[in-house]
Amino acid sequence: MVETIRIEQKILGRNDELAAQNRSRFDAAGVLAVTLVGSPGSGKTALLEQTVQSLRAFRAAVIEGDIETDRDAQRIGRLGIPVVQIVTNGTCHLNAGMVQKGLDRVDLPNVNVLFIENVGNLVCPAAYSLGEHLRVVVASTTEGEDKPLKYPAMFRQADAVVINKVDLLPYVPVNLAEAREFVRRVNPTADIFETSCTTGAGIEEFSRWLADRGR
Ligand SMILES: Nc1nc2c(ncn2[C@@H]2O[C@H](COP(=O)(O)OP(=O)(O)OP(=O)(O)O)[C@@H](O)[C@H]2O)c(=O)[nH]1
Ligand SMILES: [Mg+2]
Repeated sequence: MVETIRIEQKILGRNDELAAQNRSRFDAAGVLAVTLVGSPGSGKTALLEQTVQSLRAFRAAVIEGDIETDRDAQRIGRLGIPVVQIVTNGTCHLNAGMVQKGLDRVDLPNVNVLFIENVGNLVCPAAYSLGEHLRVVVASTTEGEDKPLKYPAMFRQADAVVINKVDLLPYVPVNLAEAREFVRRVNPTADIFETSCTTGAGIEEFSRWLADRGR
């Protein structure tokens, strides 16, 4: 048991070193790096599709992380945005080393904002810094209001929490005020957005928040 803890610390220590290297590369190139995390299907790729179109004035690039398939990269690529797909082959999160390999295929000097979509998972990605400047948790109305309380590590690290799929509110028994209150309870400072990627509601506000933090 003690041995296991020691090994984990070693792995995470090495990850932090690589994350610091990634951060140096972002800063040297003047790139704002933004990670999107959240449950499978919460709408991370949908939010990216909307956001990169809303931020046309910015030169965006995307790194996609998935356990299998390049389906998300294909969706982003169809918008004419440079995209790299990382397939983790079963690993439930990206780590800084994977992102470092992906970065070798990104033209950083010609990018203002780099989005990194992590593997859909509300647990594992919380432990691995990728060197990003901002972390955005994408939650959705269909997940229920209690996820910040049940998966606090992920929400605690967030700079912003996006509550997506608000177009489904008439059909889903979820209390949005309570959802916001539960986010606040674990993270009093995160900015909270309510979006619908099908109607476009809230996309402008979220894009403006990102633009204000751009380099
Ligand atoms: N009604 C509704 N559906 C949405 C919204 N956003 C995304 N969806 C749908 O939800 C499903 C999942 O969306 P994705 O963007 O693939 O979700 P994801 O978080 O990227 O999923 P993974 O990458 O597999 O973790 C798709 O069928 C989307 O069309 C929304 O705001 N409203
Ligand atoms: Mg996705």
